[in-house]
Amino acid sequence: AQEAATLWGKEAEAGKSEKTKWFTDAKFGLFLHWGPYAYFGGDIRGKRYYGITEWIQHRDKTPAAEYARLAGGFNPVEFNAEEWVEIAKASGVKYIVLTSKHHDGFAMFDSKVSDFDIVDATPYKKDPVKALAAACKKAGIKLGFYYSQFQDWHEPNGGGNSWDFDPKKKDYSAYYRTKSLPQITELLTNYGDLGIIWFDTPGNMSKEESAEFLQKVHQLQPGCLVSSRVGNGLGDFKDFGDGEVPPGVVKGAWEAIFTHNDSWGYSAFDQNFKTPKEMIRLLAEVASKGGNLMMNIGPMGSGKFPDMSEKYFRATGAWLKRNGEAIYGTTYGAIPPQPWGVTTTRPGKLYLHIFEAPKNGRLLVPGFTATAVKANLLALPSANGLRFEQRGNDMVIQLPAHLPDDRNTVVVLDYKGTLGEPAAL
Ligand code: H79
Repeated sequence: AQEAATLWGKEAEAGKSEKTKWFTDAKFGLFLHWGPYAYFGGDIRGKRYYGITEWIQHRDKTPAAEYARLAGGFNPVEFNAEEWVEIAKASGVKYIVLTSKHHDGFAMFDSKVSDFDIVDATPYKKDPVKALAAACKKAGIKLGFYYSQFQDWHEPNGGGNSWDFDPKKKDYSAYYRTKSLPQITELLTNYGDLGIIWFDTPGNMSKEESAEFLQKVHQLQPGCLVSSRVGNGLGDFKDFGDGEVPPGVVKGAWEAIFTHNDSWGYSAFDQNFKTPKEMIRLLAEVASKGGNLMMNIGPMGSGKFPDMSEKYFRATGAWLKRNGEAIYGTTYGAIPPQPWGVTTTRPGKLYLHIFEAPKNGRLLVPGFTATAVKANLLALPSANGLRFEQRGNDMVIQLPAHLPDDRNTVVVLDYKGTLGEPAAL
């Protein structure tokens, strides 16, 4: 198939192709893992499981019928799509990816393909995906759907009760013809324009099966991007491993995905949230390597975000309000990581993300091959700017005695000429 040859790296062409431009410019996304596992919150049948709570059925070996019965208690009456999107906006994310169906096989949308969905199998009876799509459209934020296309613990042919499951009895092709592909069609037909279909864990899908998913998405919505976890080297952008940042600059369209605490799905006993300082620095580090950070929130069974997630995301958004120019629409840093922090670039501007100010206040930027025009604090510019001095390819900037933000103070350096291309992985 012709279209199946659209490998992410080639198509993205330094991350600036027309189709992926919104994505490579976005830099910060919000991943949402939400399903019946949020209602369990890491606690099922009287047993507690720390971390990866969306895997609770598998870890607890809960039989599918029993899981379905318990899932019938899921009733997120406090869910408010507009509230979620308001928090997302205030956090500075440019796209949201919601789990439309995770490995437990439960559809968070009104599906005609399977009754194991929020409308038919819970007292909630409404379609939260519909509400979220409407709120995102209104707010001008891109929406994507996570969809587990290979594992489905509710269906024997999707893996079923995999702890005692005989893979030889699994007929994946029957599963994807009768559930995965039809549900993908529903998602791409009933919820307006989508930014992303985020496939996950392709297992041992064949190249033809991966290609069929990719083609189905592109056929129904040509502008919708597909994650590389559709399998077999296909997809419109690349995802690294869960919680993984590549060791250096990577060209093309890509994303690093992180949990906010130690779980994707909501956990009632995990308060190990990344602080705004950690989030802001991680975002800068990923941008300095040329990628997006998609960070997760696990909304609660009630439909609300955990307080700490909301608070820390909003704080990150407040930083972005003042420093977003150094993140959105930038490319990887022309200068490699330094003892003081990392850099991002756009034509004529080099952004210096300072995590640790040098003791003597003299910020060294080695390998600076362009001609500096002016230097200033991005969030708190002064009329005269900062003093700088260029000796050959060493640029030294005199910083103020106290930097205004000990999490990440950005200095913007305007320049003429060209900076070298960093080595890419
Ligand atoms: O949706 C999130 C994860 O649930 C999903 N990808 C992200 C985005 C994912 N699917 N598979 N994995 C992650 C790998 C998971 C492996 C493990 Fe386990 C699950 C390790 C511990 C629990 C299963 C049970 C394998 C070992 C024990």
